[in-house]
Amino acid sequence: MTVSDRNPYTGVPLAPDRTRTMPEAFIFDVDGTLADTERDGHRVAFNQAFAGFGLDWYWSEETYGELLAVTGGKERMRHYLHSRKLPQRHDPGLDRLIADLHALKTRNYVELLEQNAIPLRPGIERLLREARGSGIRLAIATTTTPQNVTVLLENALGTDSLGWFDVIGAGDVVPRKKPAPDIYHYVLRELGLGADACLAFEDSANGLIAARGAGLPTIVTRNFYTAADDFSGALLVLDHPGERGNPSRILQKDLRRDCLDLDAIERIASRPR
Ligand code: XBP
Ligand code: MG
Repeated sequence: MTVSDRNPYTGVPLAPDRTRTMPEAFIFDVDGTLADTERDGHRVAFNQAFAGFGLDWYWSEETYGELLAVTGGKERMRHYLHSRKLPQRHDPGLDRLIADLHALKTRNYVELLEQNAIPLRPGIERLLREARGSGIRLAIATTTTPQNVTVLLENALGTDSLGWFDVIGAGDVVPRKKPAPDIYHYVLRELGLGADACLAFEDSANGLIAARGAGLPTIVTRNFYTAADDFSGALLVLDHPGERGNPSRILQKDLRRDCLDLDAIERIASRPR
């Protein structure tokens, strides 16, 4: 869908060959972007797993905020052991312990969300439905475990919502987690699209680095844990996409609307980079 137009920022007619183009696909991060899952979801599931193994480890909201600098639950637990010099860090069976702890944590997380669905962030469902209605493809690029994506989407959007996404790239499907770009390269390959035909949505500096590392224009919706992150290189930084009665708080003044809708995305995505 392309239209020739005036420069949306200066009003000057665009050169004949410059047209606004809507991305062919939106690629969404999950944790912190689709929903605020970290503090009341993943963190609680980790603490339940530690207790289930009789370990006196406990991740407070504050400690968890520090540990989120490391993506991937298994990697985060290993970082925790080494950074706190805990005795288990030298256990010969540490890999097994971490794998078993993470399996229990994932079961806990799935159970938590089945009992109390974590709502999608303001405007996410609206944006997903608008994109679907306009033929824009949807994909997911996340560090979290595939089961966690399933339980979040099915409880927030219903059982057919997984089918809204052409590609779900999650967890260990790639060797290196964010901020490495691997998961975005994987999703682009599976979509059969180039980075310039897509738009990424992220919530954290690690996620932005990963998306930009794959050449993707990226919109950031920051949250409780990532408010102090460096979002240099983002097309736009918001608190959330916004919806009726709960407008976005825009951290850059370009949007000139009270919510991130397809017209705003077309303007932003067409901005000379
Ligand atoms: C966020 C992560 C994940 C979750 C925990 O993923 O880094 O590791 O914190 O999930 P993203 P797991 O922001 O890329 O969606 O324990 O399954 O890793
Ligand atoms: Mg995230």
